[in-house]
Amino acid sequence: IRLNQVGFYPNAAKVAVVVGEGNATKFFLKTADGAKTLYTGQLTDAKLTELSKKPTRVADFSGFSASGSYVLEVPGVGQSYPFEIKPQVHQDVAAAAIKGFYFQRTAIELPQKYAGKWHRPAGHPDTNVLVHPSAASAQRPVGTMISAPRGWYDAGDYNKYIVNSGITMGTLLSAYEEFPQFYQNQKLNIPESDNQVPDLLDESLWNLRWMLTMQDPSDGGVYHKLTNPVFDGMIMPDKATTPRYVVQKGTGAALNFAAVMAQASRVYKNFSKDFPGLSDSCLSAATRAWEWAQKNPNVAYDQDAINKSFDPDVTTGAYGDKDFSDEFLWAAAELYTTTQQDSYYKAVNMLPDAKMPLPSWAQVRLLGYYTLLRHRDQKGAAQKDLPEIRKRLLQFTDAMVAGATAGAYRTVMGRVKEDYVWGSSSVAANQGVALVQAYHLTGNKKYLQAALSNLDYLLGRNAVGYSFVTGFGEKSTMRPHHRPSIADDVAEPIPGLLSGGTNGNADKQDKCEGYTATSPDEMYLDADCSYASNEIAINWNAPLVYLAGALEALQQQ
Ligand code: 9MR
Repeated sequence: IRLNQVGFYPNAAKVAVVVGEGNATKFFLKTADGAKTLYTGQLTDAKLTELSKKPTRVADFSGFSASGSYVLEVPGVGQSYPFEIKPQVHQDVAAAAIKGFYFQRTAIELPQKYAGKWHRPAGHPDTNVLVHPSAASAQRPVGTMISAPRGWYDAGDYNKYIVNSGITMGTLLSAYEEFPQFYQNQKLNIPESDNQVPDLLDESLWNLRWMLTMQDPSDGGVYHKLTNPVFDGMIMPDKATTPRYVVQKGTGAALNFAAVMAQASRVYKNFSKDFPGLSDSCLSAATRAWEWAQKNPNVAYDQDAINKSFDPDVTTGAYGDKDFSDEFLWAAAELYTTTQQDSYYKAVNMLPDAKMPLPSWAQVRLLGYYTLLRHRDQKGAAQKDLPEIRKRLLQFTDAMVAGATAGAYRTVMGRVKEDYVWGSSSVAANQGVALVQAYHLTGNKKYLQAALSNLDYLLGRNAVGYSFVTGFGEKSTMRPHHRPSIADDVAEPIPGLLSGGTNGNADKQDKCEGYTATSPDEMYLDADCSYASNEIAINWNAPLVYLAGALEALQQQ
């Protein structure tokens, strides 16, 4: 019985999916101890799942709304995992997803007071980072050391990548811009919780300050990443002490950086008493990176080519995007919105084609559109395009709503094999983010319901029956490819982290042993060797933060 193992809002849809053959026609909602039946419902007729062709029947108990702890029982099948019905049922998930970033902090000890049983010494101070030969310049020749502390570990590995920080920061800062009141009131028990700044922004600042150090002051270019030459073993951060490098400046890094800094300048301006000068520094960093990208519009990060010319070889994550049209668009949208200067908007073709590509680290067009739509009252050059962008976004999200209604699992996510990429959980979460935008534009609750269906997916209503958020749900990810979670001596993984999830090619990519499934919707292994289906990453956690936070903020409506 597959369902959101955390639970349901009293007034929202409540759906479980029963997998497999069976004769039962009824299901029973019972108290958590199984003693008392409170609601009886009719299972739907069996329907085959789109990809694995398994029979499924749906138990819809949306009509039941009393708060409490429950299980669902289907005769001949058994009982579901326990779950709750109550207001604010995803409040803890929404908070833990941000706290997950705290646990990814480099360069600082995580004491018990904030980290509980996952406390650990500081790792990777990054105060003595070498300039890799691929990044050397007259001002910073080979052998130069720079200081680039703070930031978050990207994922299960210990490196820091500007491109992936781009979409991550953009998503987190957008969550704040959309729901400032909600975040103002949220407390996460992080070292900065006592100041007047929302914890989401305090946490994001940890990475923002690192990003600022990645700009070469002599020309405004931005290093692609800060990394060891090779991935560390599965050891704790403080035990991983090999030399670190900043590697080649590139267009993708410069534009991701420019977009984030422009947005940050706008967002942190409201907190200039707490962070004097920060907003201005961000804007000047953004404009310098933008100018660098104008002069260097096509410097792709090509790790193989770099390794042919320079030593040492670097074999860590590449994030090697080659098409920068969407990065130009996003950076232009942020710079235009922050400075209100039409010249940024006009510098880029903002409607290159009618596509609405779902955001990922390599594709950030919609981040630009979201920002333009969020600031739709702003006068300026974007006004003429906004009706078209709005129309396209709604076409895109209407298709998602239709998909959710039609699918065996009644989620937007997961009816087509293309959804099951490396990091598919972020596909589900980013679909949810798009749907929340559609709700903002229209006030139509069908979009929120569809967004919630994807949070249900992430928390258990999916073809493998796992909650992909560590620490949430009785059957949730326990052995993520995440070095601290594996190397520490705590049985439970660090909480609030989103596993990349089901990946139709995982068996070929990580070659971890133990895959038995062959259908793309079932290719998931809760094992730490399965980095292609069970790693965690900041760019996956960020849309989870957004989706869970947005649904919490909007649940009363
Ligand atoms: O998220 C990335 C995914 O889209 C790629 O297919 C994959 C292989 O290149 O890399 C993923 O990103 C990883 C990065 O390269 C290094 N840190 C961990 C990231 C998540 O697995």
